[in-house]
Amino acid sequence: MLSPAFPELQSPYSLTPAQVAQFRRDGFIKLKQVLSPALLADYGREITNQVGRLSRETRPLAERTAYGKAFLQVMNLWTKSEVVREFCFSRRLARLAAELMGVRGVRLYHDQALYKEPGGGLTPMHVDQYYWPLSSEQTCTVWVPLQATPMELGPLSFRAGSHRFKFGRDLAISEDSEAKLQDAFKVSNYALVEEPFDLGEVSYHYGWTFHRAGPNQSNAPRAVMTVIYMDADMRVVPPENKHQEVDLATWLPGLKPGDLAASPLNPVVYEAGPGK
Ligand SMILES: O=C(O)CCC(=O)C(=O)O
Repeated sequence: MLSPAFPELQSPYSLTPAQVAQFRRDGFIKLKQVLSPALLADYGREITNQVGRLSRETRPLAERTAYGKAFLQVMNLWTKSEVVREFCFSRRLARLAAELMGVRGVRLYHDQALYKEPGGGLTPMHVDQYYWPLSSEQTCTVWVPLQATPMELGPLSFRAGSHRFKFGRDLAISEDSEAKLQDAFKVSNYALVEEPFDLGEVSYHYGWTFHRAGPNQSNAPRAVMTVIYMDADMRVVPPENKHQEVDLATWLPGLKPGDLAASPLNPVVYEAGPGK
């Protein structure tokens, strides 16, 4: 049942050709006023409840790895809550993903809530597609902060144009990826774009775009919901590392290399067509 209270969740958000070109040049884009404060408050309440219910993290921050300090991570909330499902199946968000990438339709890869706790550490620089056994680069994530996100909360930042940078694509999220990539980017031309997010602003980044986030230096959590999209025609490829083996079993259950990436967990959430 789609919520009639927020038609904006389904209606199109107009992109200009210049914005599409910018996304393909920079590998990311930030878009303002995509979702209203009222919608974010409503859905955010349910997402936060689910994170509280489902997060299995009990260790104090000091006892965690860099990855563990970066955020509480709860995945595929859409399968746990009808309300979150409505959010993750947003045609507005999915259509933006398809139009930015220039594909006919998109499927869900998975969703994840990323809550950076007060005092939580930085998110080390990394690329997402290192983790995914997928056949093309037509993947992207929408990063939706559930509150305004000033610098002290740790907004997502990007290396502009770095989806074409080949170094560091084999690095897992860790202190090592942060250190090696800091060095690599000192001698490259990929500018760091590190800015606050207004309430209602979201970003899209390709699976191969390098990104990070600063620590949460405030007393409040940095609540973020994300949805990962892939081209509706995406195929599974043989896993190249142990993370991809886990991802194949977890997010593409029952599929094998060569298959269309279309398990029951990967519904088409937007498809262009007459009247769509
Ligand atoms: O929210 C964060 O700190 C990191 C997010 C991220 O890496 C992603 O959504 O791909």
